[in-house]
Amino acid sequence: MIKYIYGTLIMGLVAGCNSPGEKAVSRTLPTDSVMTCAMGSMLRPVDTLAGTRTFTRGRDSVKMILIEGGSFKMGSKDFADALPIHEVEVSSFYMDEHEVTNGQFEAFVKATGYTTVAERPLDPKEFPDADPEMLQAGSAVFVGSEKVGDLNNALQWWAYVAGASWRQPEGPGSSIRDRKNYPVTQLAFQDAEAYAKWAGKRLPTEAEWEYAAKAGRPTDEMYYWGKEQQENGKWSANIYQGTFPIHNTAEDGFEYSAPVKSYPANAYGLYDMAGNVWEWCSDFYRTDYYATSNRVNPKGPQSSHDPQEPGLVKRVQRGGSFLCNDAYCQRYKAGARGKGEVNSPTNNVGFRCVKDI
Ligand SMILES: [Ca+2]
Ligand SMILES: [Ca+2]
Repeated sequence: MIKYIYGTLIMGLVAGCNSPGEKAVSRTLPTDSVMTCAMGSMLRPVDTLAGTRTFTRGRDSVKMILIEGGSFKMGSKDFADALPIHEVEVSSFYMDEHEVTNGQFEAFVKATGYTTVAERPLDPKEFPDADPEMLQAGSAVFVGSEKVGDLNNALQWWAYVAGASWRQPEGPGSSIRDRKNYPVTQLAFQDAEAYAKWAGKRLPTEAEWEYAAKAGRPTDEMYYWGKEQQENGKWSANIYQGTFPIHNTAEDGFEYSAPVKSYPANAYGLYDMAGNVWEWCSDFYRTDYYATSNRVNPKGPQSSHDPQEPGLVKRVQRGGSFLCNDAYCQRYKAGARGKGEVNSPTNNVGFRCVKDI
């Protein structure tokens, strides 16, 4: 019901990504007790928290890592909507070690017959004034641009493509056939929720997501992996190099999304928390939420409000994507927030799930 005004929505998805850099956040060092027991291949199903295993699984095939609860400094001085930096405490939970993949989402669809929002055509009776082209099932695809124009005008590099969906993320002619271990994309918020419910899981709260992404690292670091964008000349996440949006040099190895686990895991054993694809969280998005949020297990405000597009319902997205770089979108940095209109899928947004202990 939203897609015919997709232009506005796409602006909402990406607007606000430009943000001047400031000094890094000063944070305290939270517990790192999970570090020693959750390092990828070192994982063992040993008891740590009164019978709690260090990993588990849901109905799908992804390994879920135990994220031992604790306190941390949530937020970032670099982004107005991530202020004030505030102390937050989260309970222990399990988190998917990587973004949900095309192969995993395919198994869900085969088991349930689920049809995603992008695959559902719109009813012309509901939108008598809309261009019929815009009523076809489809979604937004990054198409780049031949020139650098106003970086606030996202319509230059996004296009509504009829037929684009998780099955063919770039539209007709594209396929996931050889991309089963790539993150699934082109999902609306309700699609991600439906998958999570089927898998016996749920979407993470924004606080859980950030706590897991920061992974107990020193809190004066700009990036989830450290102080420097590159460490020893290597990229630690799949973002965008070159001149956005006309030329992606793909120095990090990937022009678009990468197979999950292509980059090193963080200290908790989680992959691609920064970059690759954005990840839906369960919270409504409000720019001013941090001023009033609960200290213990905050679950977001009761409704959304984005002053840039006040009429739209938005949920939080986290971590940035393969389209983030410092000239355009810095929101892959530690503590940064993102947001998306709930019915506007794109090919750079996916998700991962969590599960209560
Ligand atoms: Ca890249
Ligand atoms: Ca990600």
